[in-house]
Amino acid sequence: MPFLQYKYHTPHPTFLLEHSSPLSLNPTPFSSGFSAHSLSFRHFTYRYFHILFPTKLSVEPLAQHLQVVVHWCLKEEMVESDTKLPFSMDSDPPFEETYKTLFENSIEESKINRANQILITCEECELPLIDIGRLSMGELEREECKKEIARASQEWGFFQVINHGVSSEILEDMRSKQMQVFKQPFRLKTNHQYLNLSAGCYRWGTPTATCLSQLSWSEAFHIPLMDISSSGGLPTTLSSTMGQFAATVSDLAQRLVEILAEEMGHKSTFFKEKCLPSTCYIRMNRYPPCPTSQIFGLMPHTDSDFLTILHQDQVGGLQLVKDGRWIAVKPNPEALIINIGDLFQAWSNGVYKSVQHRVVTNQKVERFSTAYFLCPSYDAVIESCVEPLLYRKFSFREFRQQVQEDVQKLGYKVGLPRFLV
Ligand SMILES: O=C(O)CCC(=O)C(=O)O
Repeated sequence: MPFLQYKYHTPHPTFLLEHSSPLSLNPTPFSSGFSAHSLSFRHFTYRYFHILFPTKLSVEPLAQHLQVVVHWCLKEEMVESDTKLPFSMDSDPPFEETYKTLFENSIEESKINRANQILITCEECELPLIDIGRLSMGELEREECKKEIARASQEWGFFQVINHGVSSEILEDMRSKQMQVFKQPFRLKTNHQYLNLSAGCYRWGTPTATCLSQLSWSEAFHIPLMDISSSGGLPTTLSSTMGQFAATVSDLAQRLVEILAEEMGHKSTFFKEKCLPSTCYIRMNRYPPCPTSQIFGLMPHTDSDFLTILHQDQVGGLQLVKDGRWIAVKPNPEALIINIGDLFQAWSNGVYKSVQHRVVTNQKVERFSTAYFLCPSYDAVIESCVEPLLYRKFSFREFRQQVQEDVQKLGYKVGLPRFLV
């Protein structure tokens, strides 16, 4: 019996007729004007559908009418789901082809993962929710609010803020532009002339991954604030929306770091002087649906900045470590998520916590998030005023170089422990 291979990642489907293979069959409903009702297929290699058909058919009508309700028939180690995939997926990065070897080795890995189930299962929680509208109220409310911000940064390293001053119009506009940007064909996104950004701004997957658990099933645009301005190359409407978003979240980030410094007894201009539009950036993230829960959307990591502001959609998937356990963050449509980065942990001598977080994938729906990273210039020296010092002083350049070296050599970031005195 011949079988047909549909390469669904190509914009124009190509079909290959081959001879029978020892695949098992699963009856599958086919939806549109196509007479071969007994078609069956199996999702076999990662990016191809192998479709077996018992009758003699010409390939042409198949090419025109084929619409498959995909039932993933994954190997027993993988998770089953009724995933409905659009047939034209050419906006998705080619994860399966590129990381084919990692998938082939994944059976062994999944056994290890099962042994570590405790890392994978986790409960959902509400992060501390802080109404920062109180910062513009009377002395009492203001002081109470500042204390809550400092406490959450010490105990959680993460919190949510409402009444943050970034309007829902800006957030919605930003999200809709972001979705349009990612909807474009993959090949276009990899061309840096697409948004007139510098090479390397579009990133996807994890080039250094040596096993599936090191692979991040996501794509992102890293956009330095400098490149957002109208004199940069971004299309005008995107530049205007991102410009508004960047301006309001930059203000918020500065207010928060100043409060956190003040709560430690420092009235500091350090952050204003060192964190400039040329050093801070925005990352637009997209997490495509992923056929298996074995893979992270974003690997566990801490952020290498002072502070991050995150706007996520309602899909969920962000998880963080609290008291040695992974917990899932319940999305709140009104809130922005704030987290402390490594540099602030070092600057505060470990008072404020930069905690591990990760994103888990969703098998059915894509997820979007936008992150703003408050970073200093490379020559900024990070040094705490609190004695005894936990970390030796280091420049941001040194920190970044060490992180990159570790990721190249080990496949993961070591981060602050490298700088302990
Ligand atoms: O998408 C998220 O929820 C988290 C994003 C994140 O951790 C990052 O961009 O570093």
